[in-house]
Amino acid sequence: MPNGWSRYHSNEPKGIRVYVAGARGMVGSALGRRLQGAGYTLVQPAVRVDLRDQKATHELIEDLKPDWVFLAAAKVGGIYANKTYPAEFIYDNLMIQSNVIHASHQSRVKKLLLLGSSCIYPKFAPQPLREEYLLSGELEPTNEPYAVAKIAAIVMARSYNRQYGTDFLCVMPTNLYGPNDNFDLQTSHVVAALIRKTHEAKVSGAEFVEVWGTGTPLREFLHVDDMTDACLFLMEREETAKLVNIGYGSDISVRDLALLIKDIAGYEGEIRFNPEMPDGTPRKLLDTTLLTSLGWKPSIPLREGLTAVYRWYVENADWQRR
Ligand code: GFB
Repeated sequence: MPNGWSRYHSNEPKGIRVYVAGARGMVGSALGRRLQGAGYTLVQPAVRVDLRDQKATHELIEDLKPDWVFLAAAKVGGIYANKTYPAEFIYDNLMIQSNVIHASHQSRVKKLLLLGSSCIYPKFAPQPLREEYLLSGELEPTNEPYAVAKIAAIVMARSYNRQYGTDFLCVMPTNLYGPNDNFDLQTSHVVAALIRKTHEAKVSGAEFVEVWGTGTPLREFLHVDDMTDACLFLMEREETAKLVNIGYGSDISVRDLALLIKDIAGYEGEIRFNPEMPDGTPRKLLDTTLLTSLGWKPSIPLREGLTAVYRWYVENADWQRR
């Protein structure tokens, strides 16, 4: 697996207790690996706690006594999942984030990092998307409930910082991919879906792979190990901005992504588009001037990252499909 682990962090024990909310997901599990590799002490519950439950969340955080919290727990999914389960996307996320943020404040957590998403920015905002475009226009309808929940989390973190003097940081990652992603064809994001579809088409000798929409939308993709590297880089700084974009720096059309995955997989069939399925937002490239000016840049080229995740999927495909 490609990574740039030792670039910024030593693995000396730090004596800092860290709770990763959502440690089982793609982002949470990558954060756990990274934090442990860098010498942090992970404190996680022995049994799964429903973070939508206020009392349970407060008891958990009081009990774990973390110094830092990474809020990676969320109801997430691709364009179809967002469109199909809008109530769950807003309810689950509002509950999880409110409980974790408030409990962290009450338990005097020293630092909290909250993960947002590039879909918080207005659908037709100028590109690349700068942090100050937040709340400057209408959202993309396919993910409005999710985006509104994430915007509420940012405003909540800012309000706590202002009123209570907390140190809550919000990062806005671009579209992510990596090991432990969700490969379910209905609810996944595009990279996981196309890796699975292409691999299955290759194995079964299918004539074509179906790609949703027109193939023209542009998306920016960042490997989750780069994202966790940026998160830790920001958390370890004494002084930092409270809202920071984390991106790869360039984007690619869905069509070219499908062709790239086809090439990586060695699949010889066709790519066919299904314009009945939604395209979503036409483009959402993040402006990463702020993060790069602080001294961080990604280290995993797209082709290299996709190749590693394709291999990971092939090795783990059996249990992924169960
Ligand atoms: O990754 P994705 O589901 O999310 O879709 P969004 C990106 C683009 O890939 C869309 C196209 O234009 C899809 O139509 N696409 C093509 C596919 N084939 C497929 C496929 O088989 N599966 C999927 N899922 N897409 C989500 C938001 O937006 O991105 C969330 O809904 C969040 O709120 C997340 O922000 C990062 O980039 O469109």
